[in-house]
Amino acid sequence: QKQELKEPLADEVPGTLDTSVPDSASIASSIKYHAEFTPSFSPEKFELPKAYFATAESVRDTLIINWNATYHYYEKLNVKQAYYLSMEYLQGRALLNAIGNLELSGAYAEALRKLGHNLEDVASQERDAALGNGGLGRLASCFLDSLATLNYPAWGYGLRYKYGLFKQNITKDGQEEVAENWLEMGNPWEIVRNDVSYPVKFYGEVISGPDGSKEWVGGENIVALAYDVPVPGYKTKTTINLRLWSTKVASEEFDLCAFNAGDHATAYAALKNAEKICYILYPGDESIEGKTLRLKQQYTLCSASLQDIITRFERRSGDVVDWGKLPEKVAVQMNDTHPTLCIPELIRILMDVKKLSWEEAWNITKRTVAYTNHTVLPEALEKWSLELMQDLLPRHVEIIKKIDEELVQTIIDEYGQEDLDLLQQKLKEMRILANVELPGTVLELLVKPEEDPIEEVDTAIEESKLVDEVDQPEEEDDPEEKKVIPEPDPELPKMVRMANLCVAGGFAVNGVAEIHSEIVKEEVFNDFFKLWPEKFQNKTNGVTPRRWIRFCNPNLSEIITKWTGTDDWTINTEKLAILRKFADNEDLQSEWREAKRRNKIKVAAFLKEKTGYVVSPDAMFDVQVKRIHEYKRQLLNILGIVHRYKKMKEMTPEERKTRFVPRVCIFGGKAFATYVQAKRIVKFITDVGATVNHDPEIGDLLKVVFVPDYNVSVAEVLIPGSELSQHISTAGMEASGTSNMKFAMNGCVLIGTLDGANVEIREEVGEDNFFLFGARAPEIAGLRKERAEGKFVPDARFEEVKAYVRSGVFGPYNYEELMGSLEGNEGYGRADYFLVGKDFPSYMECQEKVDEAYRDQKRWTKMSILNTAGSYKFSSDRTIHEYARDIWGIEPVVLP
Ligand code: HBZ
Repeated sequence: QKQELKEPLADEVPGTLDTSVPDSASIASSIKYHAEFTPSFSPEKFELPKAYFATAESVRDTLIINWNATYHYYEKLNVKQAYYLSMEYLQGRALLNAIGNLELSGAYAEALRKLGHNLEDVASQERDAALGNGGLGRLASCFLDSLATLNYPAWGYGLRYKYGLFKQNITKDGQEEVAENWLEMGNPWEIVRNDVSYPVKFYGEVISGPDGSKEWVGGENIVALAYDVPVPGYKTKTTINLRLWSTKVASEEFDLCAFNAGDHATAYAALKNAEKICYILYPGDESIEGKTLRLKQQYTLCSASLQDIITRFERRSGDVVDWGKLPEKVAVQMNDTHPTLCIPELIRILMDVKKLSWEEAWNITKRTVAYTNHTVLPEALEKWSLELMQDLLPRHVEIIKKIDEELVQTIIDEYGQEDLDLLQQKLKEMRILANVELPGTVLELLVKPEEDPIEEVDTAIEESKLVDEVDQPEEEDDPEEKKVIPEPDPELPKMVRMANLCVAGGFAVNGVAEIHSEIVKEEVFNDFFKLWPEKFQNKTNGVTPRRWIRFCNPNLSEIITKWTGTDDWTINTEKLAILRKFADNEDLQSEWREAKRRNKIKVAAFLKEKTGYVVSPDAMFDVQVKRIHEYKRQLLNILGIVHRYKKMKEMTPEERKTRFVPRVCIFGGKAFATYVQAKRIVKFITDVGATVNHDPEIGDLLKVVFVPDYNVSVAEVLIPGSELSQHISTAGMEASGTSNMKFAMNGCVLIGTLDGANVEIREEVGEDNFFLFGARAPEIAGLRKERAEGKFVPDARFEEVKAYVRSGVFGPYNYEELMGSLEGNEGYGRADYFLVGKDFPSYMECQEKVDEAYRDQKRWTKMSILNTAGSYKFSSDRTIHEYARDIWGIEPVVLP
């Protein structure tokens, strides 16, 4: 790997202002220039890490030119801009994507060859930017790629975590987490903007002025500093911005006196306290714990981003700032509820800093901010302790209370006071503040009688007299009073429901696949849907076809270009549908199979390197990669494999060969560090692998491999080399899924339930080309009830499999917790809440159909082609066009 430089360094300085398309010679000299003059390594050698940094820096030159051009043009035209606020971005590697988008891959490869290196080796030096947990973060990154490609004026805002998602090691005990210090060697893609920083405050108190104005003072003050990551579009000069905030101490907070007195710990405390906000990505996935640090992170993102957006709006407005025009120039999209504090923060800035009235500020906010929901799991709907929030963000709590009060009023207007039980129930379910007394103004209104008060009192006295004579009722027995004024339960905490705040404060609310958006409207937010039907929308997710076909699968891309007759399918994905008419063509079929085989060989080499297991590329590659979660049902998959293995063991060698298609079952994904059951599943899969893979009777007929540290780069290797891909969540629980789209694009056939985007994928690729099984979403509640009542009779095969696992075939680990969770009738987390047992028989039968289809390679190849051909809807370009048109109201702006 060590290479001496073939040519002397820095024989010329690159013309950074030359905007013509660079050729390989100028690229080579630019790389050499950076190797010498943007040094981050010692000068003697030009080894791979240094070659990577110099190459990235040379690409960055071009990106900066385009970034500046884009920025100035938007500034000049003062166009409406969308801002995507997300606590997570899963960018992965940037080098090949950037030069691919700039159409400079060939020139860079040649330049590096001249310098004694190979582009792929250089690119593999890059650390993944893993500032996200899973689908939600990767979606944000795909959106940025599409926004830039389609020339939409938009920016992303996020946090620059020092440690991204943990690195996963697989040991004999299962998953082990290791901190991921991705910035260790520096990050060539970011540009620190030392002149762009904002103060962010926590704690302190609110003081009221004589005119009713409010000021939030004191507390802890830190500074958010901007780091910009240029995001280039494909075949366009447009380069948008991902602005990531890093936190540091405000200089006045550093206690120099303490330092000088030798009390270094006190002096550094403020420094650490500020910096730690951006130390680590919150490792949440569908579960959330109320931690002050996480709330500080969320507020930092919201506060710094909004101050930045507002500063830009004011600057672009010129001399007269018309705040009413903010919604005409700015759309803020909240990626799930994590940036909900945008709502009270925008109001706070408009009222306390810009001196607008409550009505003005609230109206502007309601027209500026929109919300995307990514989950229907009740435990994942974010709630914060009011007490904690009150402490950390006292002014925001005042504002939230005011919004809650308006909402309460709206609910009363909607439901009236005739049916007080109903009203009370709606207030309980819909309010932003849970278990909190009703606002005083509303209380007054609710207890105030409608009739003439004097008459009322008289009758009341009369009545009470009458009653008095018979039997004096106790005061709290007054049914009306009791019903309308539900007292908070002192045993329960007072909470802020972020999703309810988003729905009340957002002008649009969207789900991420058709079925999910229906569940959002009909179940999760049904009351709000009835109140404001016009807010609710669907925006089916998508993925960028550049990263997820063109760059990760060059073998397939070439074939697609050849058979569609154009390479323009990378932008106009509907051209992929042209492949449909050649699905039976033998030439296409054999080229298609050949490409898949080459990709499988790459996967096999990768598996060997990462796990030591040797697998045959002649076997079917069957893959499930995603976060490990009970609802995603990796357990169903592995129990299916165990069943297969058990059957194989019971057969003669001939029998098992005729009955089963050889398979390599590949798993990958991370379990939330404290999610014990998910970690048991990882351990179980690796144990099954250790037994099966070393069983000489089984050989290549079955292999089970757990790929460690699944991330974007690993996905880029695995997806092109997969044949069957599993998306088998309990129906109604996966909001959308996005890897299902990537797999379909790469010619993998899906096995799945009618859940999330599977429903739409199946519609597009055709029923015959999708392996469907399992209960449907509307049946789930009934099935759970049936289970709880002990009426469910499990399939014999399911019982057999559990007994087999318990018999200790897969080692001494105690699987009781895991198997036990699939039994009993005790409620959530037990009693097979995710209905693995219920779906097991139909899953097994479906898997038999998969084997049968695979045996007929012509049929399988046709299915594979039709999956790619039918995947065009799932380009994030389509999704972004829909957001731009239906939510943000922005238009493409093409640079001159
Ligand atoms: O968002 C995922 C959904 O599970 C998936 O179905 C969907 O396709 C995808 C994009 O819309 N949700 C997540 O990835 N959620 C998180 O990662 C998450 C992170 C932090 C949290 C909660 C959830 O506090």
